[in-house]
Amino acid sequence: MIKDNCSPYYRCACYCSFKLLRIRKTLSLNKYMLIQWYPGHMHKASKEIKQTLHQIDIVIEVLDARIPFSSQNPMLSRLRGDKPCIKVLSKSDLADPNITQQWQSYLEQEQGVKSIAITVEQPDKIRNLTDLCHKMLPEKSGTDRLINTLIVGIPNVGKSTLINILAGRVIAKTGNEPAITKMQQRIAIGNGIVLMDTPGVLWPNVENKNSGYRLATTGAIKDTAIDHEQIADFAAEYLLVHYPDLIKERFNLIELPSSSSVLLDAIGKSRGCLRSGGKVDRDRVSKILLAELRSGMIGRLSFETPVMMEQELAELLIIQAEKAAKKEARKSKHKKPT
Ligand SMILES: Nc1nc2c(ncn2[C@@H]2O[C@H](COP(=O)(O)OP(=O)(O)OP(=O)(O)O)[C@@H](O)[C@H]2O)c(=O)[nH]1
Ligand SMILES: [Mg+2]
Repeated sequence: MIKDNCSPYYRCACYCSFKLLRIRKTLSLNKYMLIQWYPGHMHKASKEIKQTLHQIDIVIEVLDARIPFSSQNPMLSRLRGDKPCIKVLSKSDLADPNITQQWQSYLEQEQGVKSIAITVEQPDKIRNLTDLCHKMLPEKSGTDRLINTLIVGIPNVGKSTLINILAGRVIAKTGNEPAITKMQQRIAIGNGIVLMDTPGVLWPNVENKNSGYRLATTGAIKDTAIDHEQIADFAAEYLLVHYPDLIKERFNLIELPSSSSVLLDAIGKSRGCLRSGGKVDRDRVSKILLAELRSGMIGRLSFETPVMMEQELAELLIIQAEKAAKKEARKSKHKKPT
């Protein structure tokens, strides 16, 4: 029962807790620890992006097609204002094609946003990006004024690879680990377009724990900053529910394991990851699962859908309201009576 004279925060938290009871049946947001990776160079790079934005005509935000929501920079959507934006879903060869389509429609609901799914396997589709820039900026197209674009995105998402394909030569350094690009680089690619390559940035506070785990699962967070066993456990749990057939096929399993732990043990045994005494080496098997998942050997996988993210956002709002209500309650407890 909510008291009539309670604070608005408390009222909101009570209402939200009621909703949360229903939502928690399908989610396990609190099982995992918060993952954070925000080294100094990312702070610097974020500041530079803010400073550069006013010179930019169009923002090209490169998202990982497997996690389009979790790889969106919340700071960027605030700073971008009403500048046109192309949300590029990269590495689409690794993502579930049906879910990628759902994401494209979902993202394009936002005003001024167009979305395109790309992969290095289809360089021609990547080159269409320049036409799209011209289409989205008709006032500049056909004039001798350059179109300035800013390429932003999380680490290791494929920004520099995309630039090299657009430029038709190797200009930007690439590599299969996060934080390869360290500085902004301005590149004129012809056809009236200038690209600004930027270092991959995350944000200081990944509020949704699942998003932190998805970023780590797909390889956006430096390996030395994550606990492989926890990430593999998260990934295994997700794959068992969403891609049971791919898991059975990849690891030659007759029956679907009953839990992530049983799955990791089964993979460990079949791949000979054993310690003395026959115990499975969880660190080794975790690294194998993540490497095979990231390289596409298990199959085309997506780790979030628009519906899933709407639910998680609702849960996050509830958690935030609960926190605010607790803070308010603490404050009023310490307030001296007047
Ligand atoms: N499977 C697949 N891999 C890709 C694709 N695009 C890029 N990659 C790989 O992803 C890795 C990272 O690519 P980069 O272009 O260096 O990524 P980045 O976003 O510039 O990374 P940082 O500079 O570290 O922020 C490289 O190993 C690329 O070969 C793609 O479409 N599909
Ligand atoms: Mg790069």
